[in-house]
Parts: sequence; C-alpha cells; structure tokens
Amino acid sequence: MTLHNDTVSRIKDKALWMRRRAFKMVHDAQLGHPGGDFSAIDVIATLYFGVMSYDATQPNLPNRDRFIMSKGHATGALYTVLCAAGYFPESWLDTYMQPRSLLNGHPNRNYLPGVETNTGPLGHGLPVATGIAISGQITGSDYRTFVLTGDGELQEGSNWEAAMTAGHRKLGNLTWIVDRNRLQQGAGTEETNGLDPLDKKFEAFGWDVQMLDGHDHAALLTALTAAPTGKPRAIIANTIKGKGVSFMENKASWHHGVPNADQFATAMKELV
Ligand SMILES: Cc1ncc(C[n+]2csc(CCOP(=O)(O)OP(=O)(O)O)c2C)c(N)n1
Ligand SMILES: [Mg+2]
Repeated sequence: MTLHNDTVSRIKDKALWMRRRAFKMVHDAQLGHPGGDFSAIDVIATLYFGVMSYDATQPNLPNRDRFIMSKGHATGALYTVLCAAGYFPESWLDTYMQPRSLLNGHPNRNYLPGVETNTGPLGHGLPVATGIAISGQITGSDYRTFVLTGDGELQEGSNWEAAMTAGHRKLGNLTWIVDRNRLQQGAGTEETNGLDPLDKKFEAFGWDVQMLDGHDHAALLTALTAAPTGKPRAIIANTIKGKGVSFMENKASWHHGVPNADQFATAMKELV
C-alpha cells in the first residue's frame, strides 16, 4: 500500500510539472493545444511513472511497453512526459515549434526519441496500436501496448475497424484509453455526432470496459495495472478539457487557445 501511495504521489508531482511546463511552451510559442494537453496529462503521467516498463536510454528495446499518442495535437502533454521520463534534455522543450526544432506541432518519430509513431491526422493511433499488439501476440512477446485517443477523434471510422479487430483477436495486451472530455475542436461531442453510450459500444465489440475519473491518479493506476483478462481493455477516462486552470476548464475555445502574459501568470498561480 505504501508503495502504491508513493507512486501516486510521484505521478501527482510529475503531472503538475507537466502542466506548468507545457503551458510555458504554449505561451512562449503562442501555438499549441493546451485544453487537450491538460485533459490528458494525468493519464499520461500515470502511464509513464506508474505503469509502463521502458528504458529512456534505449528507446527501441524490443520488449519495451509502447505508448501511442493518437491525439497527436496534444504535444504539450507528450513532449513534457518524454522529457520528464528522460528521453531528451529539458532545453529541447524551449525550442517547441520553432523553425528546425525537433518538437513539431505534431509528433514525429524520425526526430524525437520515445515517439512510437507519427500522429496528428486523427484516427490512426488505435489501428497502429492494434497492429503492434497483434505482432506481440504472434511473437509471444511480453510487452503491452497503450494508446490514448481523444473522444471527438472517435468520429473517424478507422477506430471502429480497429476496435472490431482487437476484440475479434482477443488482444489482452492492448489497452485503449479514451480522453472523454466531451469537447472536440469547436463544440461538444454529443451535439456534433453523439458517442454515448461508449461503454456499451466497446463491450459489444468484445472489449473489457471501465469508466473512471481521468484525473484520479490512484484510480488510473489501479485500472492500468490490473491483470490482463484475455480481452482488450478500454478505459473511458472522464476528463475536463483545460483541467487545472479555472478560466480554461470546459471551454472549447481553449482547444487551441494560447495565453497572453496575464493569463499565463494567473495559470502559474493556480497550478501549484
Ligand atoms: C483527420 C483529422 N481531421 C481533423 C483534424 C483537426 N483536429 C485536430 S484536433 C481536433 C479535435 C479533436 O477532438 P478530440 O479528439 O476530442 O481531442 P481533445 O478534446 O482531446 O483535444 C480536430 C478536428 C485532424 N487533426 N485530423
Ligand atoms: Mg475531446
């Protein structure tokens, strides 16, 4: 239990650092997607600091656990976790979106260690993760594959093809986390093209499904480390877009909004 509590406390510290650092990147670049960074950060921090097995000094180790960041626009979340995990020095974060930077607006595996696959065009992460998990199943490898999609992203039909395949093949080595913040680029998911009931849909496709608070590190840690069941696992993480900064929470405009100096200062006071 103490071990669990220590891990939760480490995840909390990392997530706070990631929010502050990501917002500085977005502020300095005057570009980015901070709303979706902040909804995803607790999930991603839990994966890297409580769940996944990897060695940042050897990013291509064959038996590493894989994380696919399907919602590739949320680079503030991905780049800060890779930096905190030791894949590259913090000074690289200062180059975010600058000309010739390795830290583009969307992640590129040819540039940045730790990026498993290029993403940005939505709807590709789950199919790629499914393929990686099938490979692990065929070769009898121990690694696990984790993929994070947005919820608006689920309007891409490719997700449903992959979900059907993963269920059919009983990919117990695959975990899919949906960042269920109920907002997409300019509006709510349910008013755009309703997704509910997501849990019933995933179950019908042959997945084990769990719904939880995507900002509760202890609940995330328990769910993401649960023993495999022989079915792929879907975790619907109920989140808040812009989580942690009062004026950003649940505001569609912060999908790709960027802070002015006053807003940045306010956010830094709140993120403590
Ligand atoms: C195929 C494709 N269509 C459109 C876009 C533009 N786009 C970028 S983010 C986004 C909204 C995504 O919403 P969601 O998946 O809910 O992401 P989150 O709320 O987590 O930021 C859109 C439409 C894209 N990146 N790819
Ligand atoms: Mg969303």
